[in-house]
Amino acid sequence: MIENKQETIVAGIRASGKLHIGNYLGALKDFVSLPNDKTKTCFFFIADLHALTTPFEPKVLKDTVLDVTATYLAAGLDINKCVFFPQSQVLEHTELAWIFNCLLPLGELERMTQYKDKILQHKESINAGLLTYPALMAADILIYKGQSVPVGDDQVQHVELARVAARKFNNRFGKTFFEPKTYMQKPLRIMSLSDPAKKMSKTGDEALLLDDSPEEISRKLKKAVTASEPGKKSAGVENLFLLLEHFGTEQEIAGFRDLQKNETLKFSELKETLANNISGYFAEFREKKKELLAKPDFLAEVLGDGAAKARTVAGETLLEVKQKIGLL
Ligand code: AQP
Repeated sequence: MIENKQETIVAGIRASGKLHIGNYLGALKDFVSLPNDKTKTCFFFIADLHALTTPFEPKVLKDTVLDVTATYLAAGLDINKCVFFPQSQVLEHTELAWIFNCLLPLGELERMTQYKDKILQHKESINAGLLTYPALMAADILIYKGQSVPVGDDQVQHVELARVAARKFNNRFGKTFFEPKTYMQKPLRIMSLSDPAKKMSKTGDEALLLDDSPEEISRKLKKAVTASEPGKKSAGVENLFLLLEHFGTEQEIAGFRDLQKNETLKFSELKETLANNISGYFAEFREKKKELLAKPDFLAEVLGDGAAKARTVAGETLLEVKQKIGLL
């Protein structure tokens, strides 16, 4: 039985690879903390259907779903305080997505910046799913009558489209959905270490992964693009400072900013501090995740139990939708 609280939160992460620091700071960290707020009912899922929009291998996809499951749990997601499940095991998502596909104007989908980026990135396989992804995302949120969506800055436009879907449906068929808003303390976008003009991404350049060993973290940070002179600001240096804001102490942040002002900042020292802090922050995570990955049956059971709970709510919404649009 899922309690009805004051606010419903819904979000997911694509099972398209191992999660990185951007996924953690932009989304997963909130997924872990939000269920502690007793006024919120939380639904968090693994977006395995969204993973089909970009090139994938069946065996790898299967392993990635388990890997992402272990990542959510090792990061501290409490499955007794939220509903946690794989998107593909709750069929109501795709049924509602089809209804939204028939409601959303094509032009709204075509102007999504992520669609425009992805069709350039995956020129060899531009499938229709890349275009209709936001209709499925609207369904992911609205099937639970979601009100608030914890996402990183890059997903804001998709949440706006979910608002459009809710508004259009409500106007045509009667008030059914809330118009969901993004849940974000501060817009956040962690950039790629090698190309700070692009966001850090699972499928892009080498990202800083939550699984990385201290040696890997240090190696990746050492290679991070900075600036030609110690006092110079650049996108790469600001990206390192952004990471320091999340993984450094106030003293460290102020200290490095002072050095930057005095033009005596040594990038190698900033990188070393970051590497030590990030590896320390995720030390317990790495251990827990290893233990969880050794128990694939347990992970599958967690997903199955979560899906059963999610279906009870999703089924009710779909019934209401079908009645309102004349399918029942
Ligand atoms: N660089 C980032 N900075 C802050 N937040 C980020 N997110 C992703 N990258 C950053 C947030 O992580 C959540 C899950 O994202 P997703 O995997 O569902 O989709 P995505 O945005 O397409 O993520 P990636 O890592 O870039 O994956 P690929 O390479 O597969 O496309 C979202 O809340 C997102 O905002």
